[in-house]
Amino acid sequence: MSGVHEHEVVVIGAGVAGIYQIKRLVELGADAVVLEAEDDLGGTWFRNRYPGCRFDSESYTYGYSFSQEILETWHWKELFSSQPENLRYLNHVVDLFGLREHMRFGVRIASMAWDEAACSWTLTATNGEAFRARFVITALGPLSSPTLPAFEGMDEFAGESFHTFRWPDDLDLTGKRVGQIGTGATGIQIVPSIAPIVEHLTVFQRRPNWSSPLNNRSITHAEMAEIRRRYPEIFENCSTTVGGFEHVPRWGFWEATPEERRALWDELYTRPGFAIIGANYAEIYLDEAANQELSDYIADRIRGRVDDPEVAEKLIPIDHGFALQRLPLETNYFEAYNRDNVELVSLQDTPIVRVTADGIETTAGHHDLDVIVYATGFDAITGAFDRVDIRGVNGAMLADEWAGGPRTAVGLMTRGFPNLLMLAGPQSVSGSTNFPRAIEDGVEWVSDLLEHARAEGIKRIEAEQAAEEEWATEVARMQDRLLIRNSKGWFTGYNANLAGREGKPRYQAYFGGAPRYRTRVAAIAKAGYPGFDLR
Ligand code: NA7
Repeated sequence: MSGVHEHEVVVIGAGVAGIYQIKRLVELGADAVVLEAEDDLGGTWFRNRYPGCRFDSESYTYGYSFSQEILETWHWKELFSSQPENLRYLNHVVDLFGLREHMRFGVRIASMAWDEAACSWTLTATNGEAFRARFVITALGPLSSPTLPAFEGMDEFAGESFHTFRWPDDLDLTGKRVGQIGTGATGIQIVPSIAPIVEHLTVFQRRPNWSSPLNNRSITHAEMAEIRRRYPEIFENCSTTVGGFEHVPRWGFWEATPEERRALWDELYTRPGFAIIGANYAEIYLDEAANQELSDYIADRIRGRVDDPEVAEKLIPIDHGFALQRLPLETNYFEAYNRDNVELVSLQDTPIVRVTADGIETTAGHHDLDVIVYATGFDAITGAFDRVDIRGVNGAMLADEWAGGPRTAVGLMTRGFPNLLMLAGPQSVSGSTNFPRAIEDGVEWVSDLLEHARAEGIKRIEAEQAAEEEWATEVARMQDRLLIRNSKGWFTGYNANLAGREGKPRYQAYFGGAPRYRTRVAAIAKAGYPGFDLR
């Protein structure tokens, strides 16, 4: 084949995972390139530019830990840093190590095929460019494939309408009548950010989500100095907890009195970040009665913040308990509904009939709108894989193989697709934890495996069936013991806009926690990669 770019390793995606992966590959001396579909690096932090977009992880626990130089040169300005700052941070890291020269932008991989004879992958981009590489590492992002609803008339809307993932750069919402569909983590960040500037905001809510205060604030220079001093301790703390945060859970829900539990929750409600779920009683995830008591507590908090009791009740979930779907964190979200220009439309009471040229019609009437924001979520975790035509051994297609749910060996490889290594792949721990903490572990594992392959002259690596079966059992066991098992959120593969994905939960994230996962994959590497066929 002529005009094919040849590399030892292709990394797909220049987000948080791809950036660290290329750093390690450069260190290994590998001939590697990062191919990124977007026009620049940053992944999730490049693409999500909607108002209010920010970390729910403490900034200093989200940043990379691998380089002292980064830790010393970067000042986080807020406890939960905003998207523009996060993008600046990733650019700072890339510039610090001169990684941009190993990246190609605007290259969207459409297909890739395994060539058994050559023991390599051939990748084709939508622009027609072709690449060949012995190893492909996916850093596609668990939330990079946005999904839209399919309402009648969506194309006929005369104003601007878009998914939150593609928020227009030049959009000015001042004085506009805005309709927003969706109240997940994204929608809950947007509402209070735009409510003060729009003329009118109509929030179309199907199932309400639980949410609790982010409690963000700025970080002073003195505090940043203290954070720098504490970095080793911070990352050590994160490495010991299930979610990769500093919040430490406790046991003893039933040993405490109701007053003691309430006192703890009063305190956690005012603490920053995920403390309310991370430092709570572990029983809330396992025991329905424990979860119900906490849910009742949070419901009362919502009632205390929303003036209109009818609106408050509509904002309180009744189909799932607190912390059983990905918990959105909010800043004045509930207070936004106390404004005269914000209206909540419950789609359970009055479903959308159609989108019209000038708004949205529900069974109760027409809402005149200038802009429609679709905050309707993503085809999470497996979506980005399904959107590439990936053909493995004997031409088997990955999307077909995973149609009933993904199967993997420790979330890092899948049988029939040799030399395809997945960072943030399905059934890894990255989807259910503080992402970069798990990603650094994943990158290290993959880099060690490639180093081993280079040292031993190994050309072909494939997951074995027994390893996948063992992992499937572990993934199911860890998910099924938690109340999360019944929830309808992206953690368990629910997506109302995809056929067949509204009902039965899928096993696509690993809920055994980061320490258990890390121990497991480290043991595999130490033992010479049992469960992986290395030739
Ligand atoms: P989510 O959390 O998946 O939320 C999507 C929201 O959109 C949710 O409220 C959905 O309601 C709603 N939705 C989706 N389709 C429809 C239709 N057809 N009609 C009405 N409402 C709809 O996505 P986010 O972008 O908020 O967050 C994704 C992650 O990004 C987040 O967890 C963070 O990790 C970062 P439903 O629940 O289906 O009734």
